[in-house]
Amino acid sequence: MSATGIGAAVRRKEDQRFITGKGQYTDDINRPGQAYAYFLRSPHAHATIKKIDAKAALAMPGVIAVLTGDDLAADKIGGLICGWMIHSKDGSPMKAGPHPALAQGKVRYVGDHVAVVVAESLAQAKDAAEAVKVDYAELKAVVDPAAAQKNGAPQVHDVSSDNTVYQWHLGDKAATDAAFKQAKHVTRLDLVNNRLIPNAIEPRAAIGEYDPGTDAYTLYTTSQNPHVARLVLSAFVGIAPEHKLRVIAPDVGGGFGSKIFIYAEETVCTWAAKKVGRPVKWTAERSESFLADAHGRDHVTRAELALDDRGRILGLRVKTIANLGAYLSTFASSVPTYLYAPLLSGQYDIPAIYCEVDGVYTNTAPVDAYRGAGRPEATFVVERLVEVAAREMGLDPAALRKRNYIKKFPHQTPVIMNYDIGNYHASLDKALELADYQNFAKRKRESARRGRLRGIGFSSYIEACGIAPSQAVGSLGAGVGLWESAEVRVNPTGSVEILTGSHSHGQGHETTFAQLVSDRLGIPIEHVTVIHGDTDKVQFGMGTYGSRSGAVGMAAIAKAIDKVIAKGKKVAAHVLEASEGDIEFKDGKFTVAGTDKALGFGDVALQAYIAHKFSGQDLEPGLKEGAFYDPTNFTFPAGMHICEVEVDPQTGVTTIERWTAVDDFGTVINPMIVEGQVHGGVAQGIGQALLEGARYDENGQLVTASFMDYCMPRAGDLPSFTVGMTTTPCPSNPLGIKGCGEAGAIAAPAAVINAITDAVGHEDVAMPATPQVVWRACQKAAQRMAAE
Ligand code: MCN
Repeated sequence: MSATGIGAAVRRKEDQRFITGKGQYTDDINRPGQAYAYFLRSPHAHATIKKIDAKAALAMPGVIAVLTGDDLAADKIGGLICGWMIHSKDGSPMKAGPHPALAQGKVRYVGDHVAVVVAESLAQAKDAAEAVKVDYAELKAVVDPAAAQKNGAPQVHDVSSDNTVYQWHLGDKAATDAAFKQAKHVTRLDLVNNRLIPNAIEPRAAIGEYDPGTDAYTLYTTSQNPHVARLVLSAFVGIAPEHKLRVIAPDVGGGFGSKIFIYAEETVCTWAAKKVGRPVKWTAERSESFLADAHGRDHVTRAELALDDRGRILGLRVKTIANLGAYLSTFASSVPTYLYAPLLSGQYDIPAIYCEVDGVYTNTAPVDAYRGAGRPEATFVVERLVEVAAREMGLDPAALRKRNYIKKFPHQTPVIMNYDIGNYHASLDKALELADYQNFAKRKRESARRGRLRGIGFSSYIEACGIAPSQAVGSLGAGVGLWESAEVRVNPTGSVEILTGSHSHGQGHETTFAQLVSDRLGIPIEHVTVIHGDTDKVQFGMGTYGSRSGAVGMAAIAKAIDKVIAKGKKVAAHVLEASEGDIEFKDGKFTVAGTDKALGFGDVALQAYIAHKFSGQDLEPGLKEGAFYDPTNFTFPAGMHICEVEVDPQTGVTTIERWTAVDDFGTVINPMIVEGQVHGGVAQGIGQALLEGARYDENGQLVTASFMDYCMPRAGDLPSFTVGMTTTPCPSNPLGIKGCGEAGAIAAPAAVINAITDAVGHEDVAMPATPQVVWRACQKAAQRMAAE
């Protein structure tokens, strides 16, 4: 292994820029003559708009325009769409209501976009927004999805009388029912997967610009996938041909899924730029982010696990109601269905699984993908069930897991997924050792001496990432394929520019992608630059989400590098006057096999550009190659996370004492970056388990609309993590990589809640397990003991 190649813990190249304040985020960009947008948002969760009177606002200083849904309609700007069609079990298509970028006739959640004020300054736009008079007729709101499905509930969209968007199912109902009939033990749980609000450090922002000279638009935006944004936005805004819209996603300060979607604000800024003849800039305030960034999770689930008398799992039955919010966000329909149910097999050999999911509209912010997207929810269901089953049956939770782990690969689950490779026993054994499981009882006794309750919780997670093989998503009804593109441009001096369709917004691609190039071409990492996030520079790409950039994006780069090496061999053969078949490439050198005749990579690059040498040869000058890579399967990272907690039964305060993570990410490019990804993911998972939870009151007001009420994890809430690895290289991509970007967030919530419930001796601990929730569980456990 070279000091900067694959497997080296190289420090992130991009961090110098970021930590010295030299990054360039959307809000750092200012365009000549730019005006500022401020969105007037609905204060009501549900109301019809009788009239909007902008006269007074328009007369205020600096105001350029006040635009509403009527203006959008007049310009024939279509609504935002949800890109994945889901069919109900009766075969009917999902019921998708309209999603205009500015409300048309009705508002459906607090924060819904009513009008945009464009002014010379942001302060003027804000002041004028207060002067826009909106005459609302308030309607009753519904925020709870189960209540929304009941007769007489307020109707969010005309298209669905009971607010149900779809009633979807997966798996074999008859086989699962039969498994439950045979069962000697059934574990039943009612679970809530709490709604989360994504809180990337950089809020969303957009600048729309229109150049009448070229009739072309530019949008600077905080996007995880600028090319998809261009494709979709050009269609929404009616920009044709598509490339008349350039989308630039410069440095982006975190996304965690929330910046994948096409939002109203980007659409409006792009459209308004031409309308007002000025660049239009918008940057979200944190309070707007709370209200209107797509939220995550929000499931209510009844889950049942059937086991035989020896603890062999026979079947799994799950019914989930997923709150989709007031509109279908870009990928909303697929998250609680295809990103959730196919992972319900976990790491276990479960013969029969049946899952039903109702997707439901409510008067709340749209819900879409958030780090893990569907897979944390699935892991929570499976890992809570397995843990509770072990407790109910008096079995060791680690032993019960081992008994049921899948041992042979490839393994076809009953719910779509074909797991290619894994070694779950190895992760478990290593985790038990690192967590010093054998001395847990001793530590528990020691805690008890101090009046504290100690508990341990396991989470054997699996995820499907590397999203996604076109063949797989195509067959799941997405109607699109997902792959990645790369271009490797070799300059005459042998330095390399990588153009990638992946987008880095915290994941360190400028480093890991350069490591791959350095490793394969034998050039210093400093000679490699990674270019991404600009649709005028990179031809097309699918962006970053679903932990795909390593497995899919880097595989595309590797493919293009192979082409560069093949072309380099031709050039070297010509220059060295040897036959192409005799040229070998190793450690940055093209050598005539069995001789000392050799050319360095830089020499070959230079020769490739000295075109006259090739005149009359069947060889084009230059050294630049591109590739598209479509994986053959998802990657299936998996691992074991063990959480150890101490609970103070007097106050309900939980302290995480130890965290052990053993993950299998296949071949690891940069262990330091991968560990960082695990730390970040676990921190988010702990946040969900202990602290975070979006709450709406019965009128649809978000009562957790600021950091005062919505608690994010801070350093003091987190333990020092012990991270270990096992390795089974992924056979579905040439680099053997499995994604690592979501693992921690997927594994962590179940591990925490399993640990707390173990400590307090009661299963009724909902997320977020605040001191109040945990204290109540302690009381219930004490009452039960007193009664026994
Ligand atoms: N990597 C590696 N070896 C592996 C796998 C990955 O060295 N076996 C490296 C990759 O080269 C990359 C990083 O680890 O530098 C993450 O790779 P990957 O797992 O492929 O994930 P993506 O790059 O596709 O990033 C997406 C993933 C997701 S889905 C969310 S959500 C998330 C996450 O990344 N959002 C993040 N991590 C985040 N980290 C930050 N700082 N900010 C976010 O918004």
